[in-house]
Amino acid sequence: MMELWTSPTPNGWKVSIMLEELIEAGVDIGDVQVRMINLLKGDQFKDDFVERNLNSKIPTLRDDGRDIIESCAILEYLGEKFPTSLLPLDTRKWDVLPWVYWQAANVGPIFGNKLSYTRYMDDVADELKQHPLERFNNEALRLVSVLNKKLGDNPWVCGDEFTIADIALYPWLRGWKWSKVNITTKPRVMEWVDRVRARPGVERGLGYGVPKSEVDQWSEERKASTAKSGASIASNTNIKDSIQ
Ligand SMILES: N[C@@H](CCC(=O)N[C@@H](CS)C(=O)NCC(=O)O)C(=O)O
Repeated sequence: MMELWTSPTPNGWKVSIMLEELIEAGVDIGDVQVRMINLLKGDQFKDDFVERNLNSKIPTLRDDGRDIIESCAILEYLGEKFPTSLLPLDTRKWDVLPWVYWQAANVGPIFGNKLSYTRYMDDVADELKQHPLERFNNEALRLVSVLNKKLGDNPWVCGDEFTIADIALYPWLRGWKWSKVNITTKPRVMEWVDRVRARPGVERGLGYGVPKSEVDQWSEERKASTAKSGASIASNTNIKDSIQ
C-alpha cells in the first residue's frame, strides 16, 4: 500500500491532485494511506518523518519499500507507475518533463519566497523586506509571462492533454491572491487556472486535509493556523536548529 505524508499546501496538493486525477482516468491505484503532517507543530522534524525524508519537507511517498521525496519526483514516479496521458512514456515525455522541472526550479521557489515575504514576516522591518519583495515579485511576474506564452492557444500547459506539468504548476498559480502576484494582466493564465480548477480530480485533490466547504475559501481559523505555520517556517529558527 502506498503511504503519503503530506499537508494542505501547494507542494502537498500536487500529489493529492495527481492521485485523484489517476482515479479520474480510471486507474486502480489501490489503497493509499494518507497522513496529515502538522507543519506548525514541527512534525516534519520528528524522527519518523526524517527517516522517510531527510529534507524535512512534505510531501513524501513510501511505496514498495522505497521513499520518494520531492513533489515533482513523486509526480513522475506515479506517472510512470500508472501509465496514462498525464505523463506520456514515449519521447513525448520530453514535451512535459522540462516544464515540470521548470516549476520545481523556478515557480515553486520564487512564488514560495514571494509568499513568505508578503504574508509571513510581520516581525521583519519593511525596509529589510523591500528588496527581496521586489526581486521575487518581478521574477514571479516574469515566470507568469513565460507561462502565458507557453499556454498560447492551448488548453493545457503542454498542448491538448492535461499532464503533470499542469498539476505541478497549478497549486502555486491558484494562490496568486494570497501571494499577491498579479496574474490579472495575463488572460490565458487566468483562464487556465479556472479550467484546471473545474476538473473533478482537482476538486477532490484540493480537499485532502480540509473539509469540502473550505476547498476554495478557508475558515478564519484555518487561515490563522496556516499563517502561523508559514511564519514559523519563514523564521530562521527552524533552519538554525536543523543545522548539525
Ligand atoms: N521542493 C520540495 C519543497 C517541499 C516544501 O517546501 N514543502 C513545504 C510545504 S509546501 C514544507 O514542508 N515546509 C516545511 C518546512 O519548511 O519546515 C518539493 O517540491 O517537494
